[in-house]
Amino acid sequence: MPTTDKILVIGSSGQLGTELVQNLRSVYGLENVIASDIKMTDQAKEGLFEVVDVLNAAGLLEVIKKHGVTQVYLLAALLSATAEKNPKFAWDLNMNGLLNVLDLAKEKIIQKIYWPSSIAVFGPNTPKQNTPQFTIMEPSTVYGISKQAGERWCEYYFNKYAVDVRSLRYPGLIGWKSAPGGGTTDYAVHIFHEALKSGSYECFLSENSTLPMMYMPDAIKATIGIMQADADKIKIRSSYNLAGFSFSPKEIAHEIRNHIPDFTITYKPDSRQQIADSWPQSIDASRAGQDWGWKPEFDLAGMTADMIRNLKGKKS
Ligand code: AKB
Repeated sequence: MPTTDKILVIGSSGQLGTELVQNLRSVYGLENVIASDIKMTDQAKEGLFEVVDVLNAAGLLEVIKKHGVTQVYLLAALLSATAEKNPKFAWDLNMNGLLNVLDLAKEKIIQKIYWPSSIAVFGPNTPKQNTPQFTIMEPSTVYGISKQAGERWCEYYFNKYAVDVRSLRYPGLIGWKSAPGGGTTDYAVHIFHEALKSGSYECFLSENSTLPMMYMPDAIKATIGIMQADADKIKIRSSYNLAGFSFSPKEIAHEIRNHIPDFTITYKPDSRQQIADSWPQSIDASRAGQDWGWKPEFDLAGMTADMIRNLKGKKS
């Protein structure tokens, strides 16, 4: 079906961006999806690409006008662990980047925005099991604080300026095509690479640190799904709880052993343990299901089997 949408993905070479761009290009066509990042990447060989610094509002506007962009997926951000190392820059990037893009929609230069939030909006006082959509938040990381403030800005721009902004609170994302960077949930990707490479993994979280996670195909389906849903179905304009499945390092190691029986895991918790301890263990995503039909496909066993099959194929 021909489309009038022109999509700019900002921060396209990260873990989510890499796969999202591939999927958006197959849905909307190569000529309608512009990948962009702070520096040139190999994505430039596969389709349209621009170097964009989201903090440079004038430069961003130039690219938007050049391509007649109608929708922006804003993925550029520092994640939880990296943000703790550079809190002021994390705040600047995560917040002012968002405001620059929201302002473009306020001025009606673009029509629609996707902006990711995270389970990091929740904090140590949040109920940990089946965390409700609306509950105590009080995040204790700079990343979580920036995501919570970002959610407030999104809702504010929707209410005040009718900006069509849509958002999901991602759990940890697991995929085989691209590497994660700077997150607390990254171990759940590293563990597969190490299991296949050396048969063992030293985990930076303790064995019973249960966290909500999601396999990348489900994350992509949810992201494109919320953006394609009719506007009147999007009842929450801060951000939707999103859930796949939850597990601890011990549980995923057990699952990996169903495929690699000799796999061993050891535990050496570092500063990321404190971040993990402040987050929920499972998420109630029922509002996403009710409002715009969200339903995950993968569970821990299905994800593990698919990861191992694909990573083995990638190596050979
Ligand atoms: C992180 O660990 O920082 C991210 C997230 C849960 O938002 N993966």
